[in-house]
Amino acid sequence: MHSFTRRSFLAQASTLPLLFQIRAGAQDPAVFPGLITRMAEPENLEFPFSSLSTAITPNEQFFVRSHFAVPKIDNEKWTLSVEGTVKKPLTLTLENLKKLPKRSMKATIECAGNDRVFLTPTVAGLQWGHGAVSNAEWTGVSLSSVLEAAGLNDTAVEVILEGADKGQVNSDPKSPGPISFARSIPIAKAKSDDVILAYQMNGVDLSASHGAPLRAVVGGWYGMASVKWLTRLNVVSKPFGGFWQTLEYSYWEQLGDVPTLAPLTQMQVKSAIARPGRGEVIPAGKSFRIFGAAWAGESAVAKVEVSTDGGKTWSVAKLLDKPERLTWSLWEFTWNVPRQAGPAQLFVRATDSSGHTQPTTRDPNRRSYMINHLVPTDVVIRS
Ligand SMILES: Nc1nc2c(c(=O)[nH]1)N[C@H]1C(S)=C(S)[C@@H](COP(=O)(O)O)O[C@H]1N2
Ligand SMILES: [Mo]
Repeated sequence: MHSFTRRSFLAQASTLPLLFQIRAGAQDPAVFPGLITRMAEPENLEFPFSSLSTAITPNEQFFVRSHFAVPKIDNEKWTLSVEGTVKKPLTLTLENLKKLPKRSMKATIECAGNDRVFLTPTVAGLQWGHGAVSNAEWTGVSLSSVLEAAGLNDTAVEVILEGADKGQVNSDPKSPGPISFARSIPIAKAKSDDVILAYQMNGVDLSASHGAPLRAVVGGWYGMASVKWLTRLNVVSKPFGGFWQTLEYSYWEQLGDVPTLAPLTQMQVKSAIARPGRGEVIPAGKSFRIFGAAWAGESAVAKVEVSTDGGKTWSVAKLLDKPERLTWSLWEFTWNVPRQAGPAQLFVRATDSSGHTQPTTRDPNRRSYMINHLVPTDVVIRS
C-alpha cells in the first residue's frame, strides 16, 4: 500500500472519536480483501464496496469492466489516429501526446449496470453489487487539445472513441464480424474540460486492465463512454449508431408521447452505504458510524441523508470531502443505535446541486442500466 493512501486514510480517521478510530482500523486498506470476480474472462472484477475507506480508490482496488480480452499492445508501436471530418488527420505516438499540455482530473467511473443485482425480477447482464464504481485521479491530455490540433470541420457532430479490443457479438442481431469496443460523445462534451485522454491513474502509468497505454475518461458519464485502449478518434458528421449505444447502454426516453431509445450519458445522482454491510450485526445501545460515498455526475452532491427506520425519517449526513463535479464525496452519519434488539433497515439518499434526489422506485424504462433508486441495507441490532 503506498503511503499516499495511508496518509489520507489516517487524516480522515483522526478527526473521529477514538472508538470509531478503532473500528475504522478494522477497515484499513492494507487488509483489502481483493476484488470480487463477476466474470473471469473477459475480466470483470468488482470493488468490494464495504472496504471503502478513502475517496481515491487505490489502483489495485479499482473495479474492472471489460467486454473482450485485454488487447495485446506494444507501446512502442501503438499510435492514436485522429481522423474523419477533420482538417488535418493525425497519427500520434505516446511521445507526441505527452508533449501536449498535461493535466489531472479526479473522476468517478460508475458502470451503468452498477447495483444490477438489486433489480427484481432479475435482468440479464453482470450481477454487480455496489462496487462497479471507483474513483481516481487521471492524468493525461485534454481531448479538446487533440481535437484542436486536428481542427474540426463545421459538419462535425460527434467523436467516436474506439478501443483496440474487439470481438464478435453473437446475440441477435449478430455483428457483421468482430467489432471494436467504441462509443461516441457529442462535440460539446468532447470540447469540454470534462474529457481527458489519460495515460496515468493515481500517479502511475495505466495498467493493462484499465486501458494502457491510453484511455478516455469522460467525466460525469457512465463508464461505457470512458473507452480503454484507445486507438482511434473518428470525428463524424452524423450520430453514431454503434452497438454499445443502441442495442446496449441505451434506455427508453419519452419524445413527447413517443418512446425513443437514447444512448446513456450522464451518471445520475447516487449514494451508497459501505458500512454497515448488508446483514451486519450492530451492538445495541451504542453509536455506530454509517459511512459511504455519494456522487452526481456532471453535477455536485448538495446533500446526503440517512434513514435508520426504513425510510420513515431522514437525517442529514456529514460530507467528508468538499462536493465537486465528476468526483465522489465520502460521507458519514453517527447512528445512536436503539437499545432494543431486532432488525433495522437503513437507507441513504443524495440530492444534487440542481435539486435532483434519488428516486424511491425503479423506472423500468431504464432497462438494466442507470440504477440509482433507493435500495435498503438490512442489518441486525443485537444486545
Ligand atoms: N475498449 C474498451 N473500453 C471500455 C470497456 C471495454 O470493454 N472496452 N468497458 C467500458 C465500461 S462498460 C466501463 S464501466 C469502463 C470500466 O473501466 P475500468 O475497467 O477501468 O473500471 O470501461 C469502459 N471502457
Ligand atoms: Mo460499464
